[in-house]
Amino acid sequence: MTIANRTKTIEEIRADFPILSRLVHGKPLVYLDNAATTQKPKQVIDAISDYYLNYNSNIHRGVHKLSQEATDEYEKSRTTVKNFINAHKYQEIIFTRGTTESINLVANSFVKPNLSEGDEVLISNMEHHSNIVPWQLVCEEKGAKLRVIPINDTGEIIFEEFEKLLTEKVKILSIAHVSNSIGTINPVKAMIEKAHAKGIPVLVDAAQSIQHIGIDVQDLQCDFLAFSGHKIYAPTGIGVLFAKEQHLKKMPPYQGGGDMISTVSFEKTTYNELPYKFEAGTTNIEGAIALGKAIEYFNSIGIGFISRHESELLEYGHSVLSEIKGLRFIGTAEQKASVISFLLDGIHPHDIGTMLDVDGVAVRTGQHCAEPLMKRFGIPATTRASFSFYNTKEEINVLAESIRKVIKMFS
Ligand code: C6P
Repeated sequence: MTIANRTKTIEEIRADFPILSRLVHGKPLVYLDNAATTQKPKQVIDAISDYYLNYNSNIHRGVHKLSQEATDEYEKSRTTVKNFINAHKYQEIIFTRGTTESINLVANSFVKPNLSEGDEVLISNMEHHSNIVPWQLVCEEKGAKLRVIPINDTGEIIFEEFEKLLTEKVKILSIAHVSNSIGTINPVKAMIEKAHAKGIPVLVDAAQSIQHIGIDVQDLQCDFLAFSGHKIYAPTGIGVLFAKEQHLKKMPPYQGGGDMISTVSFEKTTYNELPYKFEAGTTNIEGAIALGKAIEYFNSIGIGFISRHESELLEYGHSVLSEIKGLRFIGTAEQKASVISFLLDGIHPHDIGTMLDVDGVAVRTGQHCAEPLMKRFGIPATTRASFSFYNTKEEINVLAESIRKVIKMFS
């Protein structure tokens, strides 16, 4: 079996994830729904227990020992995130509930105050609803327009069309780094360069890239980057917004409440310094701490191994599934993350998903919160298998076998 890195084999990595050894309908679980959420290693689960068993308390508020320990761990995690994406300063890292909240924060605090009638917000045809609806809401309120970069039949951005849409009317470009539905890796660095040449700020939705691609925000030069903890082996309900300090300084708070203030009177409130100005109320303390542990775990496996192994799985998955008669891939971009979306002739994806589940195989079926993308391909839904570094070629064989059974059953 493949050696994962110098210290861990695939078996040892899988043993870190207790859930991977459970049975589903009497069969070993084959978890291929990693784009929806990843499983958690025991190092992350233990960090959550440790918090509640040993130092549960509120942060930034208490002089007592427990509060200081919780504050230290929470802030340590912020530094871990900062180093992970190579941000300049910890002030640029804001803990949110996830990608969705991060995008809503930027839409409401950065874009909306400066948006006027006739202005435009630019997104692409492959966005998740979380990177469509927040923009629609602010555009509707301000009489601005949502413009959409078209994609070709393989699921890639049409770059010349993108360049044409970059006009002085555009107030922000907000773009997925990786498509959740079809896995396309967008050329975000080149897009950011083009946008910046016209003075347009850029938000990168990294919900589906943070767990597959090493991200360096100083190299990308993005203005904003949003991601969710649960896609990178941390719990749900915690996420990150990276924003350049120059923007955060000018942005009004997104929500009001405790911790985001400096002084409060009925006449006037002054706000806390960055990043606390954007973290109103008691935050997801254990989630933030666990996110730090998840990143430490991720780093211990190493992005080198992760991208090599996941590319191998992607290639293997494509080659094994392409041998199945009646199977059609949706999304065949040259640059792809480990996500495979497909259709089977005459069989609805929901039926496929239900039948695969009987064999213990977990995939996602439906529109993947990307209805406009499905419309672009003229299809109602797909079946999506998405791979993590803990998946194996043997599991892909189980998927292929199970798909063959589905076809046989329906023929
Ligand atoms: N995609 C999927 O199965 P939240 O829900 O805030 O953690 O993430 C939203 C989100 C935003 N952008 C992209 C590209 C995403 O993939 C997601 C979440 C999951 O594809 C759940 S719908």
